Parts: sequence; structure tokens; C-alpha cells
Amino acid sequence: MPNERPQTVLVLGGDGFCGWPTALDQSDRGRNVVIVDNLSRRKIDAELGTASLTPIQSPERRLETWRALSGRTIDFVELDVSADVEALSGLLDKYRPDAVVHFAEQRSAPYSMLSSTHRTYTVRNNLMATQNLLEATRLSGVPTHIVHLGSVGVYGYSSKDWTMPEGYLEVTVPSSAHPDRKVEILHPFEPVSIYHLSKCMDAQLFEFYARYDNLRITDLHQGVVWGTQTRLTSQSDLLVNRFDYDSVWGTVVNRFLMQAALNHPLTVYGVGEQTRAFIHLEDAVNCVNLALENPPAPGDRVRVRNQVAECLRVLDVATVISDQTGAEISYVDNPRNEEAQNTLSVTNESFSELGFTPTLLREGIWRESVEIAQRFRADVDLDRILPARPGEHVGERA
Ligand code: NAD
Ligand code: USQ
Repeated sequence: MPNERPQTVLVLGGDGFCGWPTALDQSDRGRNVVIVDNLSRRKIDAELGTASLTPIQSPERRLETWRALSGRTIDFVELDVSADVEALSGLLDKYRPDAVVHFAEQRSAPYSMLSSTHRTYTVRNNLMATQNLLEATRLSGVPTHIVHLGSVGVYGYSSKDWTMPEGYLEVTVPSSAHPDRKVEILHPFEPVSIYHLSKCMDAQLFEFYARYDNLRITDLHQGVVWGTQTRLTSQSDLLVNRFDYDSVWGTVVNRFLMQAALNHPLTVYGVGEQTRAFIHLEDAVNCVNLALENPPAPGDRVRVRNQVAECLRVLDVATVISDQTGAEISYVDNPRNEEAQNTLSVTNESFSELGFTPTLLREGIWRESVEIAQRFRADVDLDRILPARPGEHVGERA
């Protein structure tokens, strides 16, 4: 983004795990930040009987605290982005943002598979949020840069003998005139959950709006995010970020860190030979900023960047944490319909070229999350650690 005047950034989903630290980071960089969120994540906690381990404050309290500490104001708009394209278009007209960061989706693969209702909700919420953002941008004519949080999972997790490129795959399409002709196509999608499928469908929407309406779009294919706090959220307990540890919302590293803090065996699903891509929260926030500062030009195809630090097997993650905390490793029947073993290699070349130096799990800054979990261990609901048994609805557990 050019630097002549303060930039304005809308953060859709700015009340969530990745969105909240991103909103603070953008505000700290001197940009005008507006959070747009329907608080659905907080409402789903009420539905399932789950909760962030850290006591997160209301959006109003968080923002008052931020203003008092930093002298900066962040506006908050409660809006269901998937339901109201006119209201979203009105926000774009009002704020004329230089960029919109789009985190506002249902992001749990297990949640997306709980029932037919949850499957449908995930598809409708995620697709309509993305469609409404694209349509509102087109309608408003505001030349904003859309930065979307996608997923490494769009590439699939069946072992392949090539490194996942950044969105596009070069293929040979021979014809009689051009026997060796090469073209680039979107890498084939191979989702492993309804949630991941929604990210694949988002990608198709982006491809259309970039090509047909010249919208400037970056799609960040992000790995599993771990960690709890960033430099800014740790300034006050009232700014604390959410820490999900239950079997529906907790992602694998953070679950293992909470388990280590409680001396609970680490719940490796299956034999732990699933390989996934990972990134620390602070790195994720910094990469979003790098993407914002390096937008595609109007008319460019969607800029895909892989937002990952490293690929590890689940058992590798458990071993790092077990070796340094003494936690036992347990092997739990895998509740997910996924391949028991896969290899995975993902390039992060475009962020490396912009100066990104990844934080690796073995460097140990994860101890901060163990300390947080130890501090709040009395609030852990032990019934939420193991995955639900087949046919059992998570929300029905006592
Ligand atoms: P989160 O659930 O903590 O945050 C998402 C936020 O979006 C929530 O505050 C929720 O209330 C809001 N939201 C959802 N639907 C909305 C709607 N229709 N209108 C307005 N607000 C809505 O999730 P997160 O972990 O912060 O993930 C943010 C994004 O990053 C998601 O799109 C997710 O798919 C992607 N992502 C997350 C991870 C991860 O490990 N957490 C990894 C890769 C990609
Ligand atoms: N797993 C365990 N034990 C656990 C929890 C998970 O072995 O206690 C395993 C799962 O079976 C899976 C792997 O760990 O093989 C990752 O699971 P996860 O819950 O940490 O992550 P995932 O479901 O892939 O989803 C998360 C985010 C999602 C994001 C995705 C990035 O919730 O929003 O898109 O990571 S990626 O995986 O790169 O697609």
C-alpha cells in the first residue's frame, strides 16, 4: 500500500483468533482499522458448550482497552457478511478502504462435519460471505485490495511427489501445432472436509471476479496456526487472544500444548503420520501485512501465496512437545475421515522473497502457550479434550 495518507483496512472476522491480532497489528502500524464481525464464533461456543481457555473480553471492552493503551481507535461493526450485501457495500462506500482482510468464515473442519445442518451452514456462510464481499466491492467501485485467508488444505493431503506451488500448476497441453505447449492452471482441488471444500469454492469465485471484474485479490493458503498471543495482545489481560483447546475448535499444536500443561497424554489421532503445514500466529499476522503491502495490479490474476513456515507430521509435533515437557503421547482412534499417512511439501517462496523468516516449532516459543494453559488450567473442561464418540453431538455432553 502506498504511504501518502493513513490507509484504511477493514478486517472481516476481526473478533476471531487470527483476526483480532491482525486488527491490532494494522492499527499499530498507523492504519485506520474497522472490525466487521457477527460474533458467530462466540455464539457457536454457546451452541456447543465450548469456550476459549483464555477469558476474552467483549469487543467493546477490547477496543476501549486498545484505545487507552495505544491512543488509537478501531471501529467495530456487528454485521453478518454472508447475509447483507447492501450493508457491506454501504461500509465500503463509507470507509473507502484501501484493503479488506477477509477472515469471516466458519473455520473448523470437525464443526463442518458434525451434521447435515452444520455442513450446509458452513457452505452457505463461507461462500456467501465471500460472494457478498466480491459483489459489494464490484458494486461500490472502491478499488480495494481483498486479502483472503484460505487454506493449504485446498491442495489436498494425498502424498504427491511435487512441492505445492503457490496456487498455479504448470501443465503440458499438447496440440498438433504445439506438442510441448505449457499453460498454468489453478492447482487441482482435493478437499478433505466440507470446510476445506468451501475454501476451494472461494478460490473459484476469486478467479472469476479477478478475471471478469478486475478485482485485486490475494488468496493466502495458510497452514495450521499455533500460539496464543502476539506482542500486542499480550500488552494487557483485557486484550488476550482466544485459545481453543476442545476437539472441535482446538487445532492440533494448541491442543497438545494445553494437554502438556495439564499432564494429559497428547492425543495423536491414528498413528500420527498425517503431515500438515504450520505457522506461528505472529508470523501469520506479519505475512498478512506483507501481502497487504504487496498487492496485485488491477487485471492481474489472483495472487496466491502459501502462508506456511514448515511441514511436520502430527507425531513430530507431539514428539517435540513431549520431549521438552515430559508429556506422554497417546494414540487415539482417528475421529476424522482422512488418510492415515501422507507426505507434504509446500513452498513459501513468495513470502521468503519479501523477507519472511519463519519461526519453527522446535525453537520453543510455544512454551508461552503452555504457561497460559497452566494459568487457566482450573477452567479446562476435561470432557472437551477427547473427540466425541460416533453419533454423539458435542453440545449434548454434560
Ligand atoms: P475464528 O473462528 O476464530 O475467527 C473467524 C471470525 O469470523 C469469528 O470472529 C467469527 O465470528 C467471524 N465470522 C464468521 N462468519 C462470519 C460472517 N458471516 N459475518 C461476519 N463475521 C463472521 O477463526 P480463525 O482461526 O481466526 O480463522 C480466520 C480465517 O483464517 C478463517 O477463514 C480460516 O479458515 C482461516 N485459517 C485459519 C487457520 C487456523 O489455524 N486458525 C489456518 C488456516 C486458515
Ligand atoms: N489431530 C490430532 N490430534 C488432535 C487434533 C488434531 O492428531 O488432538 C490431527 C488431525 O487429525 C489432522 C491434523 O492434526 O490430521 C490437523 O488438524 P487440526 O485440527 O489442527 O487442523 P485442520 O482441521 O487441518 O484445520 C486447521 C484450521 C483450519 C485451517 C487448517 C489449515 O482449523 O481453519 O484451514 O488448519 S490446513 O490444515 O493447512 O488446511
